[in-house]
Amino acid sequence: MTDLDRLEKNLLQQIEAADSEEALESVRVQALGKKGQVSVQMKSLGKMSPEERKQKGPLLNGLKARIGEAIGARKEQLERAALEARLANERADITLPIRPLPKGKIHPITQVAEEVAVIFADMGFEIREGPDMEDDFHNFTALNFPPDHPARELHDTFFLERQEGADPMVLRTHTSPVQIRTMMSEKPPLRVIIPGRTFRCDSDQTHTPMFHQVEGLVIDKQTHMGHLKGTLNAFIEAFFEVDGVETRLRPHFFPFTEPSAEMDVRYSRVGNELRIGQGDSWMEILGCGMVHPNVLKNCGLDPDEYQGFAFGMGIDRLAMLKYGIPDLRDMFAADARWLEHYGFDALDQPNLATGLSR
Ligand code: 2NL
Repeated sequence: MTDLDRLEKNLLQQIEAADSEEALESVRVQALGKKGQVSVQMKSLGKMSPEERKQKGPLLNGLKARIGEAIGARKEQLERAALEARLANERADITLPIRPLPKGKIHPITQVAEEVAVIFADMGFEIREGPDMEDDFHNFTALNFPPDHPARELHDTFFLERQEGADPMVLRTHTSPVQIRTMMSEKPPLRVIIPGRTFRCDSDQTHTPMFHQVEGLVIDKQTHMGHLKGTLNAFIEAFFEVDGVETRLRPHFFPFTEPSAEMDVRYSRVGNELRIGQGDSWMEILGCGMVHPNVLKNCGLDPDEYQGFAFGMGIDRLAMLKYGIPDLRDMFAADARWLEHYGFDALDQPNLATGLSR
């Protein structure tokens, strides 16, 4: 083995043994730097006889090239290892919060109430809530139901047992009393929706004694029927996720609105499927109208200064329509298999950016 062979073997061992980029750099300086072992050999070529130089020159050039290559390869190895160590070190486990996966399901009524809230929030509405038990004033009188008027009986009211010296109480027959409370305690302009449980003494295929409503209220100085129709059209398009939905307002009667109307939406039935938006049939979807001047007065608002619109709809029926649920009473049967089938995943929160439902 020549001296050069020994030098090469020794340098290659050092390169292999360098365990950091700094250690490798010091091996490189020691071999190829100005005063490095290979460089010193190269310089000695100048003092050699032409014959000796012809023989040693290619050997030395070969050595220099192989050492350079070995250093380059080791450098790449060390860089990759450093990057991998950093990636492993800085890794964030973003799956952490959903282990173990939630097992429960979101009830379709909760899902739809949330969808409705998201759509109206996008139009600038806020949510208000109120008590399930109400007095006669908030549930009926303030809403322009005359005393002993048959409309009160139409509501099949649940009356609570009378308490000594207290106002007679009922289970609210609609969410409207929350609007009364809002108008009495806040200053217009108002844009609110009120989702919640409501109660009527009625039970058959299409009625349960407890059901869910969402009502809306807008009060300002110039609010008119055009705003009402535009707002409700925008809601229906967003909720059913179809463009160009055709609706009509059909005259109706409610004691608390004047004029009053029901809104119908065009639809067709294709086999077992309902197509909302277009078609030859009309389906009633909600009730609405301009808030009656008496209701404004009952809440301390001057009807010559303020006006507005209100609407109400059944959440349970909206859920059945949108998600093809055939029987209302299954909604409240607390059957785990039904909920597994019709329910929604807890992490799929409705929002307008990625879609209301999956
Ligand atoms: C329906 C109809 C409606 C209202 C609710 C309302 C509330 C106040 C004043 C005026 Cl405080 N109106 N609410 C108005 C029109 C219709 O509901 O069919 N609901 C399921």
